[in-house]
Amino acid sequence: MASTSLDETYMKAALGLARRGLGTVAPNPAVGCILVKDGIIIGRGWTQPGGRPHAETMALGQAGAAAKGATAYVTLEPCAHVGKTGPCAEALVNAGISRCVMAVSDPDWRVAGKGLAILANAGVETRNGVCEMEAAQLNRGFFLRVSRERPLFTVKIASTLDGRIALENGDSKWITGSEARRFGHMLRAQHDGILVGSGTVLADDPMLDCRLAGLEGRSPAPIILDGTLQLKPSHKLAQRAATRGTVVFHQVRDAAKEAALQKLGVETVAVDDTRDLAAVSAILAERGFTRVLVEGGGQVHASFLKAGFADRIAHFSAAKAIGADGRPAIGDLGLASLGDAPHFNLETIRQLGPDILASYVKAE
Ligand code: AOF
Ligand code: ZN
Repeated sequence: MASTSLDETYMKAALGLARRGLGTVAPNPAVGCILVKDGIIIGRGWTQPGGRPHAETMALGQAGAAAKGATAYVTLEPCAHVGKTGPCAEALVNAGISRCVMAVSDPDWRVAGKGLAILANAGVETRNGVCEMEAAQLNRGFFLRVSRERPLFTVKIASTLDGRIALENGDSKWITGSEARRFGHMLRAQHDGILVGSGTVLADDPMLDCRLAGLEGRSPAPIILDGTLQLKPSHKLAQRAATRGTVVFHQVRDAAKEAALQKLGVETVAVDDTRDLAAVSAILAERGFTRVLVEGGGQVHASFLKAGFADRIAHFSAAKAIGADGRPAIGDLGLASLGDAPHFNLETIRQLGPDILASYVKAE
């Protein structure tokens, strides 16, 4: 039997593989799988774009007949349901795996304990809970979608050291440097959706894509909160909607405009109130979104903080000051007491060239 520390070492490697899938596998979780025999890794797999093949299918394919007698390290309980292929738990049994180490149980009702049971009933030695916290954190978006019917929201802010994101006249180009901007694009690649308010679209006509070399195909789907339906067919997010999967939430109805946008591939979603983030996020979850990056502006950030939907904050901070006449990264919260201030736990800090990235997680 492998020792605990070896189990953790291999599981961490499997988590590294799982991370590759973030932003490409929704509505599925990003899973990693490593097959080890006699101390040698004989198969590596991770969930493929679109969610299939599953990690185990890829790893078993690599190992072939050598999988007999191997130990499988899987970052999520192997599935127990029939999808495009049979259940992964059965595939592991059929391949002759003798031991299966898992990080965390799958909350999807089609799996939830059944995957582990298939393995155990077939005589495979099982161990669950290795690197559990890390694995649950990695797939927090999937877990939230399945258990709370909403995606994980990360608010991304690039501000001056006094928390401003633009001059009063709206000029917001180049607040942070190139390293921070590259990191921001990597964050985009790891998300399924990127959400902005219509103010940002009208002011900047942004692409909201990932322009990192080699990751150009990993741009998240743009989501626009556009109560009065101001998005025009000429905007870039409308023009590229067919390939990007742009979704627009609006409350004002305008049949001609909706039709013109739909013709370009924009998905128009009429809701009672685009400020009702609970309703918006439930619809996003229903559409398969698990991880959504919120990129402005200040009003939208404020509404996410106020509603308790800012699960994480990625704060890029530049060593510059704009002053109180600049536009704030977070709009009015209308707080009467400090005790009501949304608060977060600092997770990591890193220096990116002349800037700082501080990552925060909502304090529960
Ligand atoms: C695994 N390995 O790599 C993934 C799993 O739509 P389907 O048929 O692909 O099933 C999606 C469900 O499969 C998803 O909700 C989750 O329970 C599981 N995902 N399972 O064994 C994987 N991505
Ligand atoms: Zn599976």
